[in-house]
Order: sequence, then structure tokens, then C-alpha cells
Amino acid sequence: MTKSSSKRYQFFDQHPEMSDFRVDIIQGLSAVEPYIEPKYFYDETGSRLFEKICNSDEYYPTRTEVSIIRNNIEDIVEVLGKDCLLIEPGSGDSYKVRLLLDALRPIAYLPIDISKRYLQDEAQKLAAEFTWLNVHAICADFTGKLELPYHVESTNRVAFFPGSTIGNFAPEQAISVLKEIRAMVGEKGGLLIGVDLQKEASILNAAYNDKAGYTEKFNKNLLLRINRELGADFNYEAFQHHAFYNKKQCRIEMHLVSLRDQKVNIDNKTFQFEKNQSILTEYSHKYSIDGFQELAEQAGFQSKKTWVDQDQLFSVHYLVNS
Ligand code: AVJ
Repeated sequence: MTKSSSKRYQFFDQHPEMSDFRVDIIQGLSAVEPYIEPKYFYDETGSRLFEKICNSDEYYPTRTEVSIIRNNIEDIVEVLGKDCLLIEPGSGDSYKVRLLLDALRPIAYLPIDISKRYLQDEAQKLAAEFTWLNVHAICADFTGKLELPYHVESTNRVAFFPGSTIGNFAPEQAISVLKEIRAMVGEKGGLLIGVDLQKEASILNAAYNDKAGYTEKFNKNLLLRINRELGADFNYEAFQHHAFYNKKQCRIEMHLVSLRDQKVNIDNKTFQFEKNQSILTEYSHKYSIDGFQELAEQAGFQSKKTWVDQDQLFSVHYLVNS
């Protein structure tokens, strides 16, 4: 007999501290090198645009990661082990985990997300869709302390962190995020993580400058969001999307470049931008397989197995406690 989805679904609210959008934006724009944190891309419009980016011809990471998981599912399941507790920090719409569930058959799936309503909706949908699955949703900020809502000892804990989200963090910060995940999965646990690889600059530049203009809209949507939510007066036309591969630092950088000398007001504050001055909006670090494994080692992980696609565009790693 299968239990109804309401019996298999639980919700735990860890009451994440809401960072203040206004405070963060004013702080970022006041810096000598102005920036906006990439987590602010994902309002409703931004999330919709991100989906479009993922489906664009030029943005290879999503489809490549999906195909790596599909093509290696049996091997992945064997390495992760049956009967695990599957935990996903920053689960969003739980799209990619669907690729694992039927083959992995975890004891429970624990999505962790900061956005409460969205998390509840998506987690409940998943419990209805997979009629055998226990879903224990946790509302929390995964960039802070990661704590499971209940004590688990004997069960094998596996974290899932796809999409090369780790690339958004500078290496030092990435190490502390990995350490946090390592502490959460414990001694016998592991981490299945997607990591975008270094490659020819032309492929990378195209992926962040899609012809349909979704990435440009995604980047510039920050200005619309700030105007709408904070009553600012950014001139949408006076900033330009600029994304490029920084070869030396091995990262894509996204910026909003001021096309002229101009002033922007938020509250009673005025921000001056000179022509060609830019606001940094995102880093997306790219790794070599060895380079990522070294980073993981610095966080106390050891690489158990790595899967890549034929063209070596993207990688999926299983890391265990060393
Ligand atoms: C979701 C952070 C992995 O860095 O490629 C896509 C976000 N930004 N296009 C990435 C993104 C511009 C994406 N991550």
C-alpha cells in the first residue's frame, strides 16, 4: 500500500534570517568596485529568464549535466548506495533530482531552500508525483549553518548540489560551502556535485551571451527589480550587459556597464556612475577536473568518482569524507 502524499510530506521551518535587499544593494553599490550579489537575480521574472537561458542553444551546462546523469545513472546509484537520505541544498524546483529518484530510491528526500512558499509547493508536488517518496522539506539558507531537522545516525547521507552553483563562489568561499555540506552529511556521507569545466573561451562567451538575449535580460532585470522594490530610478537603457571569460581567473564575469556619466537615486542616497564604469553581478568559476578535486580536498572531501560528457564540457563528482 502506498501512503497518501500528505503522510509522506513534512515541513520544517528553520526560519532563515532574511537578508535585507535594500541594505545589501546600497552596500554593494557604495563599494569602490560596485557589485550586486547574484542571489538577487532570482525574483519571479529572473527565475523565468533563467529557465529560458537553460533551454537556449548556447547554454550547454544544463543539458550536458542532465545527459551525464542519465547516461551514468546505474553507476551513480551504485556509488551512492541504496537507502540513503538524499539532501539538496538550494533545491529550487527539484527538477534535476527527478533524474535520480526512481533509480536511487532514497529513504527520504530533504530539499533545502530559502524561499518558503516555493519550497512547500515544489516539495508537495514531488511527493504527489513519486507515490512512494518521503519528502522532508527544510526552509533554511544553505549558505549559513546547515542542520538537519532530526537526528540520523546509521543512515547514509548524500547531498546533491547540481548546476555548478558552486562556481558562483570565489574559491575560498566555495571551500567553506563544501565544508558546511561535509559536516552535514557526516563521516560516512557523500556529495554528488555538478561542476562546469574550463574550455575554449568562445564556447563560454557564447553561453553567457545567447543570441536570443535571455542572459542580457536576466542581468538587466536586476535594475528593474531594484527600481520596483526599492523605488530606485535606474535608467534601464543606460546600462549594458557585459559578460566575458576572464582567462587568468578562470571565471565568467557578468557586469552591467554604465553607458554614460549618470546618477542613480535610492532612498536619499545618490550613486554616481562614470561612463564605462561597471557593476559586477556574477562570477561563474570554471574548473579543471584536477583543480576541482584539489578544492574539494581542501574542504576535507576525497573524490570517489567523476563522470564527464564526451566533449568534456561538464563534470559530475561524487565526493566522500576523507
Ligand atoms: C546557476 C550560477 C550556475 O553561473 O552559469 C547562467 C547562472 N548566469 N547564465 C551560471 C547563470 C548567467 C549559472 N548558475
